[in-house]
Amino acid sequence: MKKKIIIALIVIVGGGILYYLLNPGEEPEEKRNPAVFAFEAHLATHGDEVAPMKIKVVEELSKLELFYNDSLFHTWNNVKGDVEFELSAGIFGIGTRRVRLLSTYKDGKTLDDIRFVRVLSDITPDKLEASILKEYPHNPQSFTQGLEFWNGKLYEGTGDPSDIGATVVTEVELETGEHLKSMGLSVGYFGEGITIFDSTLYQLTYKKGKCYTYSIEDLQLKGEFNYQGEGWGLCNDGTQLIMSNGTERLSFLDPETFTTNRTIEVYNDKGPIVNLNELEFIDGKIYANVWTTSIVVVIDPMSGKVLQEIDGIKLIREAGGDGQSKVLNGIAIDKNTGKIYMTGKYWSKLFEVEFKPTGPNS
Ligand SMILES: [Ca+2]
Repeated sequence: MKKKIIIALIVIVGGGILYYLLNPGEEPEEKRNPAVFAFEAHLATHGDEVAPMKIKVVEELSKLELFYNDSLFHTWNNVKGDVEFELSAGIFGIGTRRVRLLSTYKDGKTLDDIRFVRVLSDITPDKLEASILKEYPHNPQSFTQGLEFWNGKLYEGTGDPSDIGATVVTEVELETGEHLKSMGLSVGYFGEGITIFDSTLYQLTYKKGKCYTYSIEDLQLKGEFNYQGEGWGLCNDGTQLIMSNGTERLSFLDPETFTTNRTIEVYNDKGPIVNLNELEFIDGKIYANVWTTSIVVVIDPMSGKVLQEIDGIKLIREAGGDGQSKVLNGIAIDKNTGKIYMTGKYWSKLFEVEFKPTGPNS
């Protein structure tokens, strides 16, 4: 890890010199600040490591305070020179964390320096692959956005990339792929993830900021919630809804009010996993397929750490899918049987799958 920090520091210092040479008339901004971190934004470290850090102090200060993730981490009084300290970066968990230096001059005036530390997971995910146990027909007109079982029945939500009113929630007969009953949204409402909680089916929309609810018995529209940002995937853990929005962030929501209780950032040991899409909650873990890839990540819901990475490339090949519109985007477990199913956008097949270890980390 020290090597990574040294490399990062070399890049930062080198960049600073280059900036000064290219802009000789401009004073680098940090010179005006009496105390600054000796690293730039997005210093990366792992959650299990202690990162040595340095603060450059160019003026005498009556007080210097360090905040990590908005909590006071350390205070130095009557500071006259550079300060070194060690940061146990993992104390606030993985993700992008804010570090702030607050300098207090002798006359009481203050100035701050804010940077970000990116704390990576200390777990190298096990590698697995999805293999096919059985295949079923799937409607190739369905732009799959969500897949979930409720009391042994399969439900699917679709999107509408051609803007023709193809957004539906539907009960699907597993054996035939037939749509038993459906409810659609108007043109312009692009359906996204679905989940079923307490006999209510929730359906996100991509950019409208609306989540629609339906009675599971007849799929009649019941109500709606509003939210900020994009809607991608949805699942639930039996008490809260879990929602993705195309970033590395997952939100845990109150099913009654759709308000956010907490969020996690999803990271492996290399960095954040963005484009988290369709979700499924299986045996206490969140499964999320990563848009534009064949990978499904298995996430610890408390920490956001990726525990396993499942490659679904065999399914994509078998489904005849290629290009972005044919990506894997449906994961569902039938809790009555423990069987797991996967499909994708415009796939003609839906697979019962199992996950087998591959690779050196298995
Ligand atoms: Ca699902």
